[in-house]
Amino acid sequence: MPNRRDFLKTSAIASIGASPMLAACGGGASASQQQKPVVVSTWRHGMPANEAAWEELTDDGTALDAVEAGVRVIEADPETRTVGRGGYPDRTGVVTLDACVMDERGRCGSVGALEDILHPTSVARKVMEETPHVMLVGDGARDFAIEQGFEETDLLTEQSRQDWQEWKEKQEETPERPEPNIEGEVDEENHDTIGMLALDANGHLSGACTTSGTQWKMHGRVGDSPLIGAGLFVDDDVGAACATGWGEAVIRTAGSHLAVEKMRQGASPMEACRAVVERVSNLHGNPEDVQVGVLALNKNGEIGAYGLQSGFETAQYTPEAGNQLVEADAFQ
Ligand code: SD4
Repeated sequence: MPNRRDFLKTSAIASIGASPMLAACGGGASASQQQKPVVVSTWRHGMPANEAAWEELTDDGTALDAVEAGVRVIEADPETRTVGRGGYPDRTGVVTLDACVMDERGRCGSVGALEDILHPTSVARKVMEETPHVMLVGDGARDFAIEQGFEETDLLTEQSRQDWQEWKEKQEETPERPEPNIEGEVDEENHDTIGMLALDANGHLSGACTTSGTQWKMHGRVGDSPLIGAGLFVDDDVGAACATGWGEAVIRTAGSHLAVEKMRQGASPMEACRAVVERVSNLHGNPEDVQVGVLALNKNGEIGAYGLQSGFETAQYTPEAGNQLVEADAFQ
């Protein structure tokens, strides 16, 4: 098991896809140039997801189609323990999923504490497209999904069931009462949500964010990931942002909305992400066991990523070179 420091050195990765033409021009777009299409996503889960999104983007897909296609890859992967099927259950042994989408018209859809459905992001998109609401939770979200033709799926894999069983047995021997609003143990296996942002060939932005939430959370807990403005925010005039890590801290700072508003005021994506991390740090004083990572993409196709702890990294994806890790800035 890696220690927290080592883990943080390798945990926060954003994957970036840039157009081959601009990469050939030397990379990086000035404020007047628009680099597109672009797809960025958090952490290492972004790597296969980016490829699926990139295919959509280069096949005339919209940014919304791209982010949905991208994160679905991770939702379906039972080896990813923090998103979709195979995700860690809550303390009652039930896997509950949170997800949202937001598009270039400011339309958004979201599901919280959704059980038994493999692709919460697609359900969130249906909430956006088929209902007058933004968010459905719990049984209501599941009933809606089934009504929309989603099949019921057992999200608890044998591995997750065994891990939960072990955790429960330990709890019976030495019960641990988590401190209010403090994230449970975070390690390589318990991190992290995938947030994905895309700018399509028409210059429009969309985003998606999906997670099984924090390991052994209370039943009914909903994190930042499905909350528009916290886990994700998109404004087609300005940019888009998403967040990962300790959801309660992201909610308290309306992290993604804050990042987009900073960009509106003229901040670069990196400066905008840093502003969110500073806000979290001001509230919590950088405790070792708190991690928050913010990723932003502006209208020009420029990206920025910033972590609370040192070692926050990004990965660059280009069709020629695939995904490549790139060191990003961090607060400490
Ligand atoms: C949550 N932000 O539910 C998500 C999960 C995560 O590290 O990213 N955990 O709080």
